[in-house]
Amino acid sequence: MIDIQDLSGTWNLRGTDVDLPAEVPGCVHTDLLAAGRIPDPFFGDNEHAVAWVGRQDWTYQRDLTWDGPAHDRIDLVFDGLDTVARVELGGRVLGETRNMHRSYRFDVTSQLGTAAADRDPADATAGASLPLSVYLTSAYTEAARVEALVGPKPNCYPEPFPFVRKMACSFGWDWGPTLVTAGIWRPVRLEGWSTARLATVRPLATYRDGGGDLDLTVDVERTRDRALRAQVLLDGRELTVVDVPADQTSLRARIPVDGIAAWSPRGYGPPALYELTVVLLDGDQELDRWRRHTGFRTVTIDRGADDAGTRFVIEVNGEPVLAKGVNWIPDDIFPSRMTRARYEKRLREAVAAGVNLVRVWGGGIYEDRAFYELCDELGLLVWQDFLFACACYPEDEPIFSEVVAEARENVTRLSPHPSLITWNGNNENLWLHDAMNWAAEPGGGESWGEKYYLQTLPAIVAELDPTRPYQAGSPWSGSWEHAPNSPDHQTFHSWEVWNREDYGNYRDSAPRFVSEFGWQAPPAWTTLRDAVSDDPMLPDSPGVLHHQKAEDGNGKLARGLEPHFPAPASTEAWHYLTQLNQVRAIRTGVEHWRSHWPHTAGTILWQLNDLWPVTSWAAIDGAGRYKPLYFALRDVHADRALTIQPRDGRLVVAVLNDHPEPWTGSLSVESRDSSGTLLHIGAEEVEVAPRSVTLVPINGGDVLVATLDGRRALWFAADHHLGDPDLTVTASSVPGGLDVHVNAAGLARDILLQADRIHPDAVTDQGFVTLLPGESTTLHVRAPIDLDPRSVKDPWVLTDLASVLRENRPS
Ligand code: BMA
Repeated sequence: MIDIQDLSGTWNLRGTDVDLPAEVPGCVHTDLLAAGRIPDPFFGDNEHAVAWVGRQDWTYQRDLTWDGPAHDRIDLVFDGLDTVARVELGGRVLGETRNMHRSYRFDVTSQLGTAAADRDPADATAGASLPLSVYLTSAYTEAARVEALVGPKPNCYPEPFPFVRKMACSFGWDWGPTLVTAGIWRPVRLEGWSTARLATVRPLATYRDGGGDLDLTVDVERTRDRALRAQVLLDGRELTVVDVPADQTSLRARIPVDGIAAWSPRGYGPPALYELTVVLLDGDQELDRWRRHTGFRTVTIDRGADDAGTRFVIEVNGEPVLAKGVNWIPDDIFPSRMTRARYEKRLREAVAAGVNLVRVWGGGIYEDRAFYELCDELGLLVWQDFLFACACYPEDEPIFSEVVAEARENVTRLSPHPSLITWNGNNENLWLHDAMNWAAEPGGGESWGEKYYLQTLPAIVAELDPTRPYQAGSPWSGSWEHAPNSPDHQTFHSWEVWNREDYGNYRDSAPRFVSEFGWQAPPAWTTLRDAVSDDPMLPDSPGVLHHQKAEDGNGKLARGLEPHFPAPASTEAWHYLTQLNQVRAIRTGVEHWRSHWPHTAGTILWQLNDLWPVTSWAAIDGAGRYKPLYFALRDVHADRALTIQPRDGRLVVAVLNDHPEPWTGSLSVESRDSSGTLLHIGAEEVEVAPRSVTLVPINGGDVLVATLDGRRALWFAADHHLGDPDLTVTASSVPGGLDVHVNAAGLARDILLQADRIHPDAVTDQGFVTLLPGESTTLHVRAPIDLDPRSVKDPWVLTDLASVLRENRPS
């Protein structure tokens, strides 16, 4: 068996004028924070005050002794080093690294190999502890060295991330701070082993009717040329035993497996998982054991041509899947702080918002195993970018070999996860090279990354994992024949609308697959308030502006409001109206695109999460609080939903049935005047086939209400002239919260309860709610402590659009 000595825990961190205890796994910033040596980088503009951290060199140290039994080999294994490191043991250089996205294994047998039990107590040197030092050079220094070698490269951002294989967004992004980390960011351990170990296990599991196929490749590292065997078990049942002759270090087995269930994405059946075990045996002696859950499913992406262009339809087990996706950025700017519990919380929140696909965006990381295991369990599809974003990337050494090594390692590492359905070459690099004419800029004409996306990476995926489709980029039209961001061909990023237009323009096109689109809003009030010291806090006061990283972000927010609302006269009104506009924009986009299924085969919202308090496109803010958008996602992603859409010069009710059963019933359509008074009601029977959309033409009106089977859609011809909604609000205490009952005598649009204004940890269960005259709703507010019902009367805790507009006078 392999003996493992975990090296997590307290190390020592040194830098100029710094000598501190350090936590491993971790990073310099979190150690300095814990020691009180830097201020909270998320507060105010402290980001600037801590910028020096990323520009320094650092050393992590501890003493090392092998405490385990005697072995042929003792290896020092780092699951991740961030990033430019020289590792020394007892003054001997074990190796140098320059890639955050790889793991490293160093043979330290000659130094640590004497087993504790075998040590001669008289020999003071045997088994003595040796100092282990990890010298980390600033990523800026390395990037400058590489840039000097390969020349400049065009980039959307001012920082040098294309020159070092490190999480790009730690250099700042249009939603993130520049906090350039260094550290031992993933677990580190000593492994003692003898004869042989399982170096890599690469299972490719696919599904066919009634059964599966397991294509298993195992690489073995040896110290002795002995004939070995590999036993393969599924849920404890032996599938096969494969001989590994003495002169071989690799084996491959293709194993048909009968009587298993398919792994299915959410909404298509259970995500069946099986425990796959590989045991490496020397005679009857177990040398090593590898164990993971895997699932059997077959994935294709239909990228065939049709009259409209080129499709992009994800198919799992032969069934087309409407992608209801979100883009995922690293959930913490210090990713070593992530835990399984945090991943689980966030991914369950995605599920609760009706999401079935998560795209791991290319400016972040290949996530931790826990992330993919949770997606496997939750039936979430994962679209994984290779880590390239928004820049030209050098194809020269020393970057090229790092990219190859990193891609091979991660394609292998993630191969067991059925949730992972596609590898994508990059984020926006092919598009931007074309659209920004980067070829004309220094360093953009050649060696700019195209070779990775069109040759290197697809070849690696084809070799190591032909079961998963590869795409060259997002967006990408399939070839240079069409513009990379063509709405008619494969994937499309819809950014013109947010950047320059009114959100109604989402309706102007029906792209084949929208893999990014988004609309900004500030975070929850408390999140913003806690992040700044501005007094007064204004949309453009310095702290608030520091927490808005997008180019002209506040200008775009303001221009986005103009067609719909008067200019906000207070920060509170700005906050309410911009959050409302975000919801309306995203609803407009998703409902329109869903109504075009399967022509438009999915959407991936930019973005689910944030990694610090910031005005951004996210649905869940950097403190983990829900923006109203979060709740709207649940509605627009519902398997069965209605939406009223303008189509070909008139209105239709689009009946959206993303469900395996037909949806039948009586669709009622009410026409009401602008005060909400009922004028006319009509009904017709509808039958909507499984996984399809039916469009029912209707007549126009000031206010339209379509209802089917408890689902409804509302349509308002205008926002203005809202009368008094005449709300009656009754809050009652319940253990750990309040139930807030709201009754509307008149038409009440966009009632919003901001739970964080009652208590920073309080949450509600609804976003914006619109009530017709006479209707009621109950909002459930939950908090870690009991709440005072009178708090709902506090300013801005519970409000609605008419009240906001009425009070929207300069204060
Ligand atoms: C796209 C993304 C991100 C960016 C977002 C918002 O460019 O891929 O790089 O944060 O839009 O601008």
